[in-house]
Amino acid sequence: MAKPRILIANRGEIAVRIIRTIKELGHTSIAVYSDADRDALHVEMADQAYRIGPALAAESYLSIGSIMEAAGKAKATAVHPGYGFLSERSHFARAVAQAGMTFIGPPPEAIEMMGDKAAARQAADRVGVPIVPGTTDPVTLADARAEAERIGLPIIVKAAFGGGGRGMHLVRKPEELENALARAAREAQAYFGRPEVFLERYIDRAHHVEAQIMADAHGNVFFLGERDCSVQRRHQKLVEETPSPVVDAELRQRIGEVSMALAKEAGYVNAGTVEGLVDEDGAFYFLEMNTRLQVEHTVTEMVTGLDLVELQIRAAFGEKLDLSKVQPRGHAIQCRINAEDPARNFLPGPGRVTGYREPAGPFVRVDSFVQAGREIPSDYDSMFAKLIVSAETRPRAIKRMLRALDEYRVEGVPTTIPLHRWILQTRAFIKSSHTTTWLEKALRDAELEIPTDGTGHQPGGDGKQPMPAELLVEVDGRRVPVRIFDHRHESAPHPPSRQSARHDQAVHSVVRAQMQGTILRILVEAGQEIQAGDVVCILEAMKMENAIPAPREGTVSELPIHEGQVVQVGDTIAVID
Ligand code: MV4
Repeated sequence: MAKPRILIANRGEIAVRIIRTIKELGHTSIAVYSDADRDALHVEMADQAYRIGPALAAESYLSIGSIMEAAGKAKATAVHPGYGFLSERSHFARAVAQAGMTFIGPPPEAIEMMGDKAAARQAADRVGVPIVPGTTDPVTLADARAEAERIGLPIIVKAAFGGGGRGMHLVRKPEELENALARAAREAQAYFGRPEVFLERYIDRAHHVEAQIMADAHGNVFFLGERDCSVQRRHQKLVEETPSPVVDAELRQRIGEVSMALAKEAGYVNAGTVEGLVDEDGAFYFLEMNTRLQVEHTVTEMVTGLDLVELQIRAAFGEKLDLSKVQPRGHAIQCRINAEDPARNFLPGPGRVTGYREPAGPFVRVDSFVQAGREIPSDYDSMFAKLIVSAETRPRAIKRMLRALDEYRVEGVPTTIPLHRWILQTRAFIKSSHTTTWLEKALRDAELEIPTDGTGHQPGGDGKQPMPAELLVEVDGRRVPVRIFDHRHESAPHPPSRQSARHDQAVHSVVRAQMQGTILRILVEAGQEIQAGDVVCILEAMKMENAIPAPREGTVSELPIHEGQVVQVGDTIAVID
């Protein structure tokens, strides 16, 4: 075979991560970049790089035409989609194959089957994967009531062609059903262009557990252990780990067996993830299958010693894989480091990173696209790094992560690091009693309890004081760090605090624009009753579509906006009473 030339149809830390493996394999790496990424690390690291368009993702990283044009010019022989962007678009997989190139991902038919969440449920059911009680087909308003009675409340309404938690609505009382269906269908249409929705029994207080699958083109499917991703906020995972602290050897074996059966049923090739819930009684329920490499694949790599990107490439090139002897060892945890301010309702804070030092040392890995002086563009996702550690046991991994977070220095942009430090010291996380809804509640909770790390150092602060500024002085030849507790010297982002949580709730009965942008779509009506988290409108800002959620439940009393309107920071979007 001629030396493969692999185009990476992605950016940021995952492009960097894929390029590293391509280099190790001795293949040629080809980067693509938008105008916002001309000076990005992935562009520098690749053997070659091609411009694919302006900063706007729709015209660059999401443009099949632009990327295929670059692939043609570069004489690419294969394309790796990374995650996000085009990674789960069957059209893209087909376009790559039609150009005579190898798509380093699953067959388009498998992407399509799993992209239809109702079809995925049916496939799971056929091969004995436990599914949540619900409807096998999309429901109409007419059948919904009878179906809901059969399933039993609470019920969750989901978009059949959705994903990532968008367009999901909870029904706790029978009279909420009709409204939830209408809202879910409207959001499904707005986001995914398809209005179909289906019903599932809502599983309360569960851990989000997912199985890593790797399949070759010869019918061999392997299970590489599960991950626990229960620490999330608005469907953005913040901390991931493997193994799951709530999965024992017996449950692990069952999850592995059913996940492999589903992958076989789908004719799956490549890395894939079977996502599910483990409820309080330790029962596993299938939710959906993600037909791509995931952000959190790294924790699986840390405990298995495997390079999943290498395996993806080898499987795509038709190699037989044998992973039957793989034995995961120890425990790994990942923190997703975002340029967001946890104290300002996770407001993204893109910009230039003026100072930067990554943690290092034994069993610490950082996948990042940031260096001192480099820019985090405002045009894309705010995740700029993943910090991963492994250790023999979970408690040791937690200690190691805290040590690594403590070493991490990022100046110039806000980060989620103080929040990670806080999460890893909560009793709930330490005891693994946290569920998928835990973090959001904990951030709101007046009873927030912020333990110290035993050194007297309170990384999260106590919610009453500003984060101190730090100075170094020499006193009689001895180096003395000095912390100044003074509002005038606030420098670091605030940790989440009771005050900020309460403050947000009070202020947010008026929903204001946090950034200048254009109202693309409005998803509620004046007078409508809405739930906390319902999407009020979609605001295009910084070239991204931002779903603006309702901060609390209530009635939309004012809605002084129209589609196409340009709003300024602070403008009222809606008032909720
Ligand atoms: C659920 C669920 C509970 N019961 N389905 C979220 C993303 C998508 N992959 C499926 N998700 C869920 N589906 C049933 N039947 C809980 C989640 C869920 C979740 C829901 C609300 C708020 C946060 C969540 C975090 C993880 C999973």
